[in-house]
Amino acid sequence: MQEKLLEIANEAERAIERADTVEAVEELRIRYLGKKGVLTQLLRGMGALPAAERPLVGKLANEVKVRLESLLADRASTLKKHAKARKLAAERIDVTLPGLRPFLGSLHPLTVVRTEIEEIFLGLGFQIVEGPEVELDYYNFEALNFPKDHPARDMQDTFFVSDEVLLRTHTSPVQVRTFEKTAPAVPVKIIAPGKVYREDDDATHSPMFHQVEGFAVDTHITLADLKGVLNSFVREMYGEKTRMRFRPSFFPFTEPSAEVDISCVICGGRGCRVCAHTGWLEILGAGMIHPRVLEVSGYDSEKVSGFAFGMGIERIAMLKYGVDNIRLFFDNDIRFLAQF
Ligand code: 2U9
Repeated sequence: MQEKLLEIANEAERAIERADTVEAVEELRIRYLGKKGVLTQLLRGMGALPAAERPLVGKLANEVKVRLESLLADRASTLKKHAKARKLAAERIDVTLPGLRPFLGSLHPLTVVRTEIEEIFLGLGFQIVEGPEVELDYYNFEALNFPKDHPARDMQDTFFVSDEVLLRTHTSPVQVRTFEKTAPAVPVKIIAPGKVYREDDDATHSPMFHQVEGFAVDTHITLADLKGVLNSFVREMYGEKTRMRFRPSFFPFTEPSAEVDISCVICGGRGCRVCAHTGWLEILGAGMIHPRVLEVSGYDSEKVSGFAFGMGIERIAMLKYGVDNIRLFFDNDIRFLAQF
């Protein structure tokens, strides 16, 4: 029996050494030490031994059992270590590899253009003022010399909330509110950027769009000041070579009024598809503030005068970037927005 025990022990030891997975080690444990295992079966036969031999065999059997348990545990632990090392080697992080570039957002093109416009006018000494998008008829029309039922109101199809409340059709109400606060003090030079609303919807018009309007009121303000300011703006925005021209127009709040064109940013004035072969692009409207508008808000039009201008940010951005449909600004298609 002792020989048999030693034979089993030898065989088991060699098998344990050869086992190359944790699962194989577990199988060997079951095979030798399990309830129906080889060693267990052998020990069951101990009863048949002479009583004198039993303690010695029992002791040896126990030693074999302890040794096998220890060998199994060592082998399993070694294999686990190897497996872990292999896994780590396979997954090793190369810290010298360039990192994954995170997706960086960018400013919306209208924000880019608005900021650029704001910076130009800040540089010319204007201040930025904002105001409500839901306005009173008084600030949007009445104070700007649009009497009720005047046909000039039809130029701006308006979203009314009630008889006296509406979505502003331009940012001019901000200027009227500024007049009310500052008049009769001068000088005052502000720009009013923001959202405006008109019932209009095609490739170049959106029911919500953005404007920047501005004005300067002081003693001795003339049309020459308006031309000087707009010329500086146009050159900074579109380049030193850009030319500018005024065409007579009409707005109820300015007199005289003008549409302002610049030489075509695409063809430089020679004529192309973008400028409809005229060489010119209309980019803003302007004029000298109507004396009645100054008076209504508390200025003495005999003592002070002012100029005002207004532009659509979308139009400026469309010309700057060559965008042919205004909806692209509002569709939120990342393929479009990522280009700015
Ligand atoms: C006050 C007095 C005068 C603002 C002005 C324009 C001319 C103008 C248009 C340009 C394109 C609107 O977005 S657009 O359709 N604007 O042509 N706006 S003068 O004049 C004012 C404003 C406020 C108190």
